[in-house]
Amino acid sequence: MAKRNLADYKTFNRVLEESKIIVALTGAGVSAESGIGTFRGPGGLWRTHRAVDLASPLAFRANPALVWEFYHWRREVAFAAHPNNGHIALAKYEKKCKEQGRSFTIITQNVDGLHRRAGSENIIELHGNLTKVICTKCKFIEVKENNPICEALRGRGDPSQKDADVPEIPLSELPKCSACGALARPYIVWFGESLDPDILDQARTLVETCDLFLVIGTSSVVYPAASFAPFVVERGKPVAEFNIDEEPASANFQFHFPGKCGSTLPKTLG
Ligand code: BJW
Ligand code: ZN
Repeated sequence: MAKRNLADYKTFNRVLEESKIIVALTGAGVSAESGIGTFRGPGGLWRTHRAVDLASPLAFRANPALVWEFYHWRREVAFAAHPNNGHIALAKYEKKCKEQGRSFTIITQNVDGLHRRAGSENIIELHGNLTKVICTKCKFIEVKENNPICEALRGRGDPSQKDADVPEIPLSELPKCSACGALARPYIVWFGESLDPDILDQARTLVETCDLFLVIGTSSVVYPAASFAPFVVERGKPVAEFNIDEEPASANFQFHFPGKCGSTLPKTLG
């Protein structure tokens, strides 16, 4: 591995300007400054549940109404949020690359849509999107941006309430597929589920061909996304991490920019 340059803005700037294919992998940390809680940080709890426990096919099978309440709340938070300086710096840098005939793509694990709202265009959404649903029966995927997504969810999802104090919504009143009328679920990749193979192929092609890889606001513990940066390191290409903390994978990366990415991204890409 190349020598670690940690927060060496000068060397990074030279590497950045020389790179023709740049890929940024983003995670929940990039949206933290927009008020969207991360998964493994203090914001990773909803009522008494860990967010990662509700983001599972098992949880949905056991209690679809509870999981829908959680996602209804997540949708409301995301719809009300605004892109922050980190999202905006990435979108501006993509525009600059386009003008210079270079390629800049975001591979995001986030489902909040904030990169697109900031103006980024080349985005690969690995784990789905909160605006979409997929039918549990016929697998029809559709965009549902109305809020609430169904009447029964109006006013629901308050994270400070206790499950026991909230009457359960009958199955027949939860969101339905527009094609066949069966129960619809959030179009989100949950633990143990496979990612869309075409989307994963697109991401892997970039990981195999990029000449600079940025790892932004992710704990780098969830696969397959967690395997991307180590693969780039193995190819001998530079990886730069932007994170408030050091994560287990950080030691393998050539650059590490500590601090909130709402500050470090404008400073490095601006
Ligand atoms: C800031 C900041 C600021 C804060 N500025 N930084 C190989 C080995 C072991 C296990 C597996 C494996 N392959 C697959 C698995 C199983 C599993 C997995 O990875 N498990 C691990 C946890 C061990 N993976 C899967 O199941 C995936 N499916 C799959 O691979 O299918 C095939 C298969 C299955 C089973 C076995 C083998 C193969 C699917 C993964 C789907 C993940 N889904 C979720 C929830 C849905 C999204 C939603 O509802 O919103 O996606 S989980 C959750 O974690 C979410 C996130 O996208 C994802 C990543 O989290 P992220 O973004 O990194 O957030 P945090 O909170 O962890 O970190 C935030 C970071 O930001 C921190 O570092 C902070 O310091 C930092 N930060 N503020 C800069 N201002
Ligand atoms: Zn259907």
